[in-house]
Amino acid sequence: MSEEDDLDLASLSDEELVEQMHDDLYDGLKDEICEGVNILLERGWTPYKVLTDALVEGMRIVGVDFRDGILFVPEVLMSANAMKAGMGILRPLLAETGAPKMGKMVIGTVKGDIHDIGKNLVSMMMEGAGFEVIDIGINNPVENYLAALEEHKPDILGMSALLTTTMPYMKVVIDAMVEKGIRDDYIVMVGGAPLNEEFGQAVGADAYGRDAAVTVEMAKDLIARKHNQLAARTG
Ligand code: B1M
Repeated sequence: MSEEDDLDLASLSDEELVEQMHDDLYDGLKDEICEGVNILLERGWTPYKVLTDALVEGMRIVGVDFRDGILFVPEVLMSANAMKAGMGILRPLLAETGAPKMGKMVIGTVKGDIHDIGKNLVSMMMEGAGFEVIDIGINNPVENYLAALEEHKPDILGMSALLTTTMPYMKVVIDAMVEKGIRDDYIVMVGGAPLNEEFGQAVGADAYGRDAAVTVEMAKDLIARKHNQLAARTG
């Protein structure tokens, strides 16, 4: 039996456990991540704190070594799967706030891009804040976005991109909306690690969400503003 097998996660202090979870995420150990998530929840940690301190921070560390050529795609995929398993435990807890229905969002990762962890996190946090979220998945061509808008008539369209090569595609989608005369019917929000505020403005989005928490706050503000504008017009 290896040293790893012997380790009793429940015997670790909070700080040691979180550090161990960063290592386990790095090593793609799904079962250990799920166990760690459950232990922290049992100790009274909020789902949001488990998500940010244990999982998101762990994935940040993975990202650094991926960038530096220390980790490769297969290893990072295992980390991503372990992260998703942990997020699976947190998802219902984050969605369970009983918040009043705020509005509807369609969200998807753009064409050519298969990264979905950040998008999934945004979906989870939006659901937790009372939004109905329709997630159209990864690698979406413009037609998928337009079809989802037509079908679901959301308040917000969210787009995610993690690659510098795929982020310009957001403009393709927004330009298609302009061409069809439907751009102003929706709030368009964009996000993903390589984006920034200026990029969001340059492609014609209404807002850039730096992270999931900021996206939720911005979405609430933008929805409130939209409702006020409608009320002013009709009242
Ligand atoms: Co990829 N990858 N990857 N990868 N990957 C990055 C993005 C990279 C920065 C790694 C690096 O070099 N340091 C780099 C991009 C470099 C660049 O473009 N300049 C990169 C590369 C190069 C690649 C490949 C090309 C590698 C290859 O094949 N040689 C390839 C491309 C595949 C493709 O998409 N066509 C690839 C593949 C993969 C995996 C499949 C192995 C895996 C993805 C698994 C999955 O998602 N299911 C993967 C991963 C995991 C990463 C890193 C390590 C982690 C991304 C992540 O999940 N972060 C990433 C390094 C990094 O970002 N530091 C990297 C955690 C997540 C919570 O954060 O996604 O930023 P993030 O989401 C945040 C915010 O950005 C924001 O809120 C989220 C939550 O707070 N947000 C939104 C995101 N989307 C939003 C949408 C919104 C609002 C906010 O809408 C309104």
